[in-house]
Amino acid sequence: WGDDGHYAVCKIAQGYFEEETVVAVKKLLPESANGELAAVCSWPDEIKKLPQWRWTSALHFADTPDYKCNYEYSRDCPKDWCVTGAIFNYTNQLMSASEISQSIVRYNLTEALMFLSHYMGDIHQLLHEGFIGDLGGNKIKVHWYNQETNLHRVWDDMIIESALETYYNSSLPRMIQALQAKLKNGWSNDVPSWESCQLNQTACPNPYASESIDLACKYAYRNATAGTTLGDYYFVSRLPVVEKRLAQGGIRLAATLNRIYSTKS
Ligand code: DCM
Ligand code: DCM
Ligand code: DCM
Ligand code: ZN
Ligand code: ZN
Repeated sequence: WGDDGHYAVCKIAQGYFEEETVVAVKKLLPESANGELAAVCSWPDEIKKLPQWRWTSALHFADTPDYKCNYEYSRDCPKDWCVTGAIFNYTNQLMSASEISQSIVRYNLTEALMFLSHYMGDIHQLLHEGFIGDLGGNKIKVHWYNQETNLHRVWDDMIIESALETYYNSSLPRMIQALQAKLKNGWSNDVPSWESCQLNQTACPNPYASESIDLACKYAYRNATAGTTLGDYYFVSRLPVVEKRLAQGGIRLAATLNRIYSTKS
């Protein structure tokens, strides 16, 4: 996602934090965040091109084989070096430090929190599990209305930008409020299943990656080959998918952090 998508995911997550999570997150946030996780959720994108952070740039996605439309950890996350592996890794770092017995903290936990929060957003962007051959849609040049762009950017930014202009008076807070309302109404019965993880697991990103590439084949790549002009039909039919993925990302980030910081055994 672009900045707006990451902000929305983290803002939604904040509303589902349990008490212990609120306290733990507040302790780790940098001053610049002003107590808001959402304020720092784009940080991994800001730093990924700097020489000392270049190693993180492949952790934003897990590309999958062309036209397979499925995801497998062992095949698509070699040496754990992908968004799924990164979510496991930063969850483990935050877990090991949250255990009281652990007196030596070996990691920068502020960075770990910001990476986990960002990557939990990215894994829900369908084209972050897109095909290797087109770099998750980056190589597919399309027009978004009359603007030249690529299919990846349509899903990172353009659908959200057009939604803000068309439905939310260009206000991101209003769009977030609408998603929060859907979580309380239309999606309320789905939320428990979104939150749940296999027995004893703290993070479970593999199913999220599988969902993303499945939906990418059904919605993102469909009718969007190179040179296509995407307009009203594509926008109106894909926006519900984007909105649901932002909401799921927020719910699952909160659920994961709640499991990390829960004192219940
Ligand atoms: N894992 C791994 N290699 C795999 C699958 C998983 O290293 N092929 C790791 C990542 C997690 C843990 O195992 O830390 C649990 O993964 P899973 O959810 O796949 O059981
Ligand atoms: N990206 C991806 N798969 C790739 C390469 C990049 O999903 N193989 C994503 C990461 C960014 C966007 O595409 O969200 C643009 O990448 P970059 O900023 O590295 O050009
Ligand atoms: N959708 C999705 N994930 C699914 C199934 C559907 O994101 N597993 C998309 C298709 C719909 C939108 O989300 O356009 C809303 O779906 P629903 O009304 O089933 O919640
Ligand atoms: Zn992206
Ligand atoms: Zn990213």
